[in-house]
Amino acid sequence: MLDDFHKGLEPATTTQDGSALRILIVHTRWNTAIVQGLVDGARKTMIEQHNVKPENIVIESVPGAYELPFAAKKLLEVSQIRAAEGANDLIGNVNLLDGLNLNSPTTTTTSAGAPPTSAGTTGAKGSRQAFDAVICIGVLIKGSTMHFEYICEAVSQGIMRVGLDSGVPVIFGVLTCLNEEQALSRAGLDKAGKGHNHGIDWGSGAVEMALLKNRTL
Ligand code: DLZ
Repeated sequence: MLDDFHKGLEPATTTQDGSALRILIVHTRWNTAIVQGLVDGARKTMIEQHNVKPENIVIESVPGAYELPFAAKKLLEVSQIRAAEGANDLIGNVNLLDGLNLNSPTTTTTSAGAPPTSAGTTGAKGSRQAFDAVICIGVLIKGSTMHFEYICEAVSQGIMRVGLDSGVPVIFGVLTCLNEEQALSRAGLDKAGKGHNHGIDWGSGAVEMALLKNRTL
């Protein structure tokens, strides 16, 4: 019985082909060493296990976890407008700071682009494809005040809201830890090497949910 027990994400039973997907990762610049490991894990998994093209993964950063929902919403809206305009660079001059320097050169700013006028839609005739999923990545570590509780609550609710309101899956890649050791272990960076990098699960989850979003009747 215990032999069958799988802690964490059970892999999907069918192939999850992400070769046609475009994914946005937004990460924080708090606790960057841990965040870096999580972003790397998500990115590598999407590329190596799900065939997502490196140039179709855009990575942007925000100051802290509290800013993740706003940035995800803004960049999703911009990507939908720019895709409807036929632009290849989905975020244009709205590029945020790329703190971890993981973006492929083809995903950096290439043109000023028109200012957004309305929320675009994907799939319009002649349009390109906007982001199919977003992964919000951050690490919250509890301090001695109530700040942690407020931010955790706001971020989890905010990320859920962006996903439901936009119709584009937004993965909750935020570790909410009581101390740094817990965070290191959940990024696979603990000294004992017994941890698990949750970024791997978030990468697979993003592909699976993006394919679900794109599924037709
Ligand atoms: C203020 C704050 C604190 C105390 N801790 C963290 C943290 O552990 N992880 C994180 O991503 N951000 C933290 N922040 C910053 C907030 O998320 C936010 O950036 C600021 O409150 C400004 O809105």
